[in-house]
Amino acid sequence: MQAEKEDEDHASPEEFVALFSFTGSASDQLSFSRGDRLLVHTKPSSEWWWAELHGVIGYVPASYLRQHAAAEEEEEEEEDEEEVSLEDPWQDEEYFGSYGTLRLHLEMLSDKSRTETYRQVILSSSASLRRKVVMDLGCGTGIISLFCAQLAQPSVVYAVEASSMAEYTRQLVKQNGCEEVVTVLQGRAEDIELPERVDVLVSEWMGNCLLFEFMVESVLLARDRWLKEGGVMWPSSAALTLVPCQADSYYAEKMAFWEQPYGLDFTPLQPLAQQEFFTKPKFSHVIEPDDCLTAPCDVISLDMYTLQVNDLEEMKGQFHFSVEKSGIFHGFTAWFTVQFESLETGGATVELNTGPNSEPTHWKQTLFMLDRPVSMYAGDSISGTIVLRRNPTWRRHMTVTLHWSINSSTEETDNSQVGTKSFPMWR
Ligand code: 6LC
Repeated sequence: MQAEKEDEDHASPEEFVALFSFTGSASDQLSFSRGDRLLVHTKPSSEWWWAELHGVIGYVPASYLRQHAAAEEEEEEEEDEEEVSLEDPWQDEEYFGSYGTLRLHLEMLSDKSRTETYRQVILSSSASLRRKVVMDLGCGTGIISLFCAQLAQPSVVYAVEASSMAEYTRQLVKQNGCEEVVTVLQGRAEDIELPERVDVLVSEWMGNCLLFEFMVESVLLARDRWLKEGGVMWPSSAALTLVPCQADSYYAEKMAFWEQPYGLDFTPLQPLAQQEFFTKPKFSHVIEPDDCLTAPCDVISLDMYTLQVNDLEEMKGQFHFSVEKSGIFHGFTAWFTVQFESLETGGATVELNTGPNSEPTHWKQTLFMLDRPVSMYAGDSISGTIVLRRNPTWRRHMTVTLHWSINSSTEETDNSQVGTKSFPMWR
């Protein structure tokens, strides 16, 4: 049921057009179809707006809408650059700005598991890398390019970096005596020109929940433009993994807390707490193997040779989990793995696994909290789907939607139910 239209006059609602269809998952959310024109009355938060469609009013996800009047003006005023001050949907200034400082590079380089995996990949294919042409996309401080030059004998490594770090990377290459092999090119991979195609395209493009940041798009475009026929992609494949889990201490810290602080009942704040702490996923969550209620399941697999940029708009996966031991189902935890095929004939694949049973990485894991915990018992099962929907406006962001149904194994402990929840990351 949707909320009735309010009588009161609102100060000139703005007209928006739906870029995608949306099905409301709560009674106060509006459902709409792509192309629908909605009147936005108020914008209570950056994610959820209060809007009207066919006389019905409810919440709508802001990222699904595009301003109607603005869209027309934009076309009319194409010539008049001063009038059009649209924000960059890639937020490149902010994105590359952050990679121009050391903080993130220090975090990535300090991640031994990540960095050693790339070193291992190069080392185990070193003989075959001889006289090969390599592109290192988003080289940062140049660590992967330097490993290539140090551990193998490629004819050239094109180290491409868009941020201002590239100036330092050039110095590091020289300082380490690799300037004969490594050529640093400062610019976006989409814009740079190379004198030749490459045999190997290596990149460390993975973000939280694998796809966040969508740097993978740059890698796919570079593949289609610069990779030789039969060339190699590193990583060669990737997968997103999911598991239903307990998150006792996080739940206690953010939700159970309100039950009895200083002996008082603060539970009226719990709906607010849910909205504030459980609407978005928790990045950098660390899950203990013991908190997994079932064995994990790969829900999305990417083949880096055949994946297309368009496929990234909506990625769907399915899961079926069999509960092995009793516990509280607080949410789902996600992480990823990537695989690197060997260049050597018969060589073994190298894998980087960011899950709870492997060495910790700077990605940690991503936690999606349910609104209400559910008691689970051995023998129960959880099945459902996951959809990663790329934000139509903010191209580095996405929304993760989970649908699940719990099948109870016994009548005494019947916890059967279905649920659905969408998590914006971040917009
Ligand atoms: C690693 C990102 C690095 O790749 C960072 O230095 C960034 O400036 C660079 N980068 C990202 N996209 C491009 C592009 N299209 N062209 C050139 N350089 C790029 C991200 N790694 C993790 N999130 N782990």
